[in-house]
Amino acid sequence: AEVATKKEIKMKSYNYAETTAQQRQALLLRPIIKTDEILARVKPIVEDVRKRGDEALLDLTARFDKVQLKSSVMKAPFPADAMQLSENVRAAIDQAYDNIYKFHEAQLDRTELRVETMPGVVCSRFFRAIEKVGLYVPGGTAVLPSSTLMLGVPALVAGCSEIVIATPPRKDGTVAPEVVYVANKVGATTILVAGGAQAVAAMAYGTATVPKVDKICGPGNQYVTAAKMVAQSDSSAMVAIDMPAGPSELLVIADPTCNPAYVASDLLSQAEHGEDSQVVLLAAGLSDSAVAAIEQEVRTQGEALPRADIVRESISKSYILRVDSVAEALKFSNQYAPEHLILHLDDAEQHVAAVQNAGSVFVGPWSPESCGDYASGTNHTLPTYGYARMYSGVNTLTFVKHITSQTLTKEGLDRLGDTVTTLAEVEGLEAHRNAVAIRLKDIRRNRP
Ligand code: HSO
Ligand code: ZN
Repeated sequence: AEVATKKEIKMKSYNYAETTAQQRQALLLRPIIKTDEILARVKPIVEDVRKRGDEALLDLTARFDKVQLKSSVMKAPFPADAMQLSENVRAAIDQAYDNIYKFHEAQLDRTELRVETMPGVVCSRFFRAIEKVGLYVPGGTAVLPSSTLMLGVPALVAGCSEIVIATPPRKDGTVAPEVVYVANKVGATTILVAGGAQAVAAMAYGTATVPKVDKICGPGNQYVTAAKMVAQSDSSAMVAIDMPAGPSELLVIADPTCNPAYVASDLLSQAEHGEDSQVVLLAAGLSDSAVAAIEQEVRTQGEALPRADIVRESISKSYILRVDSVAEALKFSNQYAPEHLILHLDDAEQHVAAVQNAGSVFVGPWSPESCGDYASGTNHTLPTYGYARMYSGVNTLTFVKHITSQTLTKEGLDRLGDTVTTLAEVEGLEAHRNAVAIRLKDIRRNRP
């Protein structure tokens, strides 16, 4: 009887040509996040940690995670028995680490930028690591050693001197050995065994045992995101965050050359993250039978999943949109700005040039999102909610800042000086003008 009441794993379906302007607009939207309500709940938690530090952390962990810890931190060197792994899991993490390291190492251009804008006027730019960073690794329904890699490796490559990894405790109060193993590999100094807004607050303000960090990165639920926003807007915390985050999403563009089983498997891989995950399929010139084949695959593969109940919810909120051409699909996708974009297209590579807004692109039938989620080398901490329009995903530059510098010679100042004094005069800033004029006088003193 129970089976009969379960709803079908089925996406909504639209034909773009038949939609109204209003519907088209609605298809681009994500579910509304009730920020005010969440903020009201998060603020007292942040405040409590700011005031009572470690004690508040322990209380809040007891309340929300139902574990009474003796201490909320593990300090490096982490005990070997806290990172015991089976041989094949260790090898898999090591392989993923190597690929992620290689790709993120290549993102750091170590050469200093030096430009002589005029003879004798040299401007340069160099980078320095952000010294102390806090990396939030969600707990919840899945253990996420992959998120630890995606945040920890770029921080290590950038050269951050203090890496704090926050993650909620498991039911028995411990941290998953996979997470500890990665924390050790990336040289983390502290594991903060706490989650939610309380973990973010501890890293933003510091406590007796948790170092105060300069930047907090990483995905998390709505409470974590809200706490990051609260901390960022409090000037007394003096902390930066990576980007706003919402539920995970995937948009697939498929043409008639696609393999329906592969397309369905990709949609489901993202749909299993949570009931609020968003997946979209743009069917570009697909026949009715091709669309039906994908729907059938979504149903049968979906029913067979251990997380079928999550998928039932997320898939029912997701949709298939039939469009006439790949060009039309790409236009829609650019408006939607998906976190992940998979191109199940003939000669998929040729279409990448038309991608304007997306967090990360997976090109062709042999590039499932799962590879980017775990091990190919790209980062999986990506902008959601349409923020791919203006944000990049986490990358090595997330953990550095650039400093500029300049050196002028006497001749250089002689050449540039009058431009500066003129502009200072326009702004009515006499001291600025004088700082140049006083030198120009000396330089030009004995000149005819
Ligand atoms: N797709 C997720 C990342 C992830 N997948 C972690 C598996 N583990 C958000 O981009
Ligand atoms: Zn994933």
